[in-house]
Amino acid sequence: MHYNWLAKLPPLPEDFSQLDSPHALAAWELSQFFSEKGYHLELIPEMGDRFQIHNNIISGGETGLLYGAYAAIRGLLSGAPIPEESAPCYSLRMINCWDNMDGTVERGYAGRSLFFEGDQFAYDPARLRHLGRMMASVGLNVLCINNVNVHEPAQGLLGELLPDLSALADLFRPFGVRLMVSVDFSLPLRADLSTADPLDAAVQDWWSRVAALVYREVPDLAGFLVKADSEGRPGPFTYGRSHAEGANLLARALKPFGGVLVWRCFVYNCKQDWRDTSIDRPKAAYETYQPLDGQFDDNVILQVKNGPFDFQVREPLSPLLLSLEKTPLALELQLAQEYTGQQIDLYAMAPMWQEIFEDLPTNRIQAIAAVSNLGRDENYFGHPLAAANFFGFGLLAWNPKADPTDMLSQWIRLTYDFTPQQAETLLQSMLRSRRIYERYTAPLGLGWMITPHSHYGPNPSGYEYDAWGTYHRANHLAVGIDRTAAGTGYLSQYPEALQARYQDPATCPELLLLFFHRLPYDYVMQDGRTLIQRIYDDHFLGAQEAAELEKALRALPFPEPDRLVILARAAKQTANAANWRDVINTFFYRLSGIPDQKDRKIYE
Ligand code: GCW
Repeated sequence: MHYNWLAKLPPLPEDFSQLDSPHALAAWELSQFFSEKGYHLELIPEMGDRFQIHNNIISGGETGLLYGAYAAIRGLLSGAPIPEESAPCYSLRMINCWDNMDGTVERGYAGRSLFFEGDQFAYDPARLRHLGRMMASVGLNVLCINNVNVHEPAQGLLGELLPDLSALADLFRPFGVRLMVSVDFSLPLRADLSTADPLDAAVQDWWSRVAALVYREVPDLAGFLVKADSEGRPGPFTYGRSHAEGANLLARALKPFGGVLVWRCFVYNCKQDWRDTSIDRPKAAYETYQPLDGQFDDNVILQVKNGPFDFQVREPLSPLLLSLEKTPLALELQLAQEYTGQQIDLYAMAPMWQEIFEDLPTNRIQAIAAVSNLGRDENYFGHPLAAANFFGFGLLAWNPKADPTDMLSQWIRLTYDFTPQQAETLLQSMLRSRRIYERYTAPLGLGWMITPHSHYGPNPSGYEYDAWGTYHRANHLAVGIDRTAAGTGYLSQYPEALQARYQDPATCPELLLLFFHRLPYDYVMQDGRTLIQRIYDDHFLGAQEAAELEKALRALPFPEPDRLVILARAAKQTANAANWRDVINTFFYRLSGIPDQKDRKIYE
């Protein structure tokens, strides 16, 4: 038994032959709950994902009926209001799995792949149906099953593995979930073409033929996802072509079948010389893609990570998301807690998403994606409470203005039978968790003081003399990078209002201070503390709060097996936080020579 927000629903039937459409599934789900005073379903195909609920009639498109059914059930079980009508903000609400066919998951913290093992498809259909149900219950509708770093034999997904892909698509179809695959830009070379040049006629023809084959097997494939010219992946730069030329090549092959081409914008120089201060990694995506605005075909979607670096605890919004006018955009979030505690440390993401959408008008993007935090662990998420991030992401993708408190309390009520007071304790713990993690890790927007490669635990200079463009440049006097016009000029990529907000250290939000500015340790913060004192204080406080969090979790009556897992992870988090505190404080004390005003223990 594993608890998540579907814990109070009856198990899905083993024989799924009757539940062959979202409409049929919606009827079955409702019949489990509302046998007496049932809902009637009224299929109105053109309503698509939308639904209305009036006088016990749910009307909607094929998938709208399913979303309406789950909204009614969630309302019944959690007390959340059941909407009279509802439509998703984005039509593509995607989960991107970074699963490899050998069974490993890149940046996966919940066990091995749910889809693959031993270089083949290998899955438990019941487990995947439960995944489909989890997705549908919160309105998610696209699942990209393989890593954007495409490793053999995943290249075969568009070839010899198509029958397996087709079987998997069949499995997810009743849940309204369409598959997507990550594709290697150099795939034509594998088929013995001499080039993958996007302007080469033979290459274009080859991709068109491949798309036709793929769509014959999986007619509703959502499309392809591509990581190109990024961290060693092949791409159009090899042929001196732009990313518009590269993306359009694939988009044109997909076009006749209604597929979209999702092209990631995670492009930067990962072979930088740390001595070279003329390059500033956060500038890279904007510099690559902004000049191409208007050159992409209409079924290309550019997928942009929320921040200009890479899913750090705190980053400003990527300026690329605010600057493209003519190109559809997808926001990419990361549910996998790569830099944020690896599903050991508690880290509820909803408050962070709320901040993102404070700066990002919802209509600037056309789609939303999140890197999966799923795996083969019994509870799918490693940490039972990490399920709330997957659940919340679905609600966010449906309505980016969804309130973090509402999302999390709905999740808690669906998952555990707690008293209102216990539920409140858990809610507050979750709501605080991100700021707590932020306090004990790299200070004030700096990021990257994490152990290289594994990305868990502190190592303040682990990425400092490396090639990844991730520098804090701390010395005995100052820390941070000046990204204003006087420095790297990154700030000029923003609209004026944001430039004004970040420009001056005196008014820049303090949690981003060292992202935008280089400041001396005796710089005086808004509340009168010095920068160095603020760093010490945050780290002492963060570690103390992590210990308090553990205490609060210990007092809650989580059912087994959740309790065991949650408490074991909370203990690890407390130790991790203490380690971060000591390493970061010692690092800055040794550099600055400035003692803690409160005379707490900092190591020499
Ligand atoms: O942060 C980096 C991760 C890589 C990942 C990459 C990306 C899939 O460390 O593991 O590769 O981001 O987003 O492409």
